[in-house]
Amino acid sequence: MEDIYGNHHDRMQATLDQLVSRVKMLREEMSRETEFDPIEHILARTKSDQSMREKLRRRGLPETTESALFVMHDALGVRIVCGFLSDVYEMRNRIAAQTDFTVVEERDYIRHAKPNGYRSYHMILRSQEGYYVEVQLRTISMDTWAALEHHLQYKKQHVGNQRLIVQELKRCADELASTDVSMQTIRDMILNERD
Ligand code: 0O2
Repeated sequence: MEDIYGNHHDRMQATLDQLVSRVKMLREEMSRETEFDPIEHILARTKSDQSMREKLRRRGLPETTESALFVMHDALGVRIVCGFLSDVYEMRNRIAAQTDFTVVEERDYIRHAKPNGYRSYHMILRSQEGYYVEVQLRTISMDTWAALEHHLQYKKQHVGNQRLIVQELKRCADELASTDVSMQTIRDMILNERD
């Protein structure tokens, strides 16, 4: 079977590299201005052939390069993990203001968390060449929760206490969200002290 991305791999990788370089420039800019590095880490990935095919099948879409690249918008993904809530929103504003990529969609799962407690700020960007990139911006706490929740894979198993698991995971997500607000307050106190 031919790879779902056909001969687009090099151009897709170039798009990811271009966006990551842009984010690194914004990171340096913000670090210079505040003396705080806003980013904990950045991760860039191309969705694997197998998970893209699975997603297309789930959506009832044909398994073609066209669907994978231009109907789906998450073949390319960049995850930006920030220290503080304000860094997430400041980075969002700076990404939206640059001109290499256009914002085509945004979802604020921080202000409007998913029912299971998932939080992140999602942006879909389009490059000048027409490739889409899903950007996920989140704090370290949000990233920890998402990684552990994903790791548990409880959705695929049929465990008897599913309701309790979902409820407990939601409680953890809410506790972490409250810690994010407290950490932000502490940082603001430190910054105000300096001014
Ligand atoms: P991967 O391996 O990260 O690429 P859908 O993708 O069908 O669920 P949609 O509308 O395309 O829905 O996107 P949505 O729900 O806005 O966000 C998609 C991505 O956000 C997911 O990608 C995850 O990375 C992340 N995400 C969303 N909800 C959750 C959640 O409840 N838990 C965790 N851990 N991550 C979540 P993929 O394609 O699922 O996987």
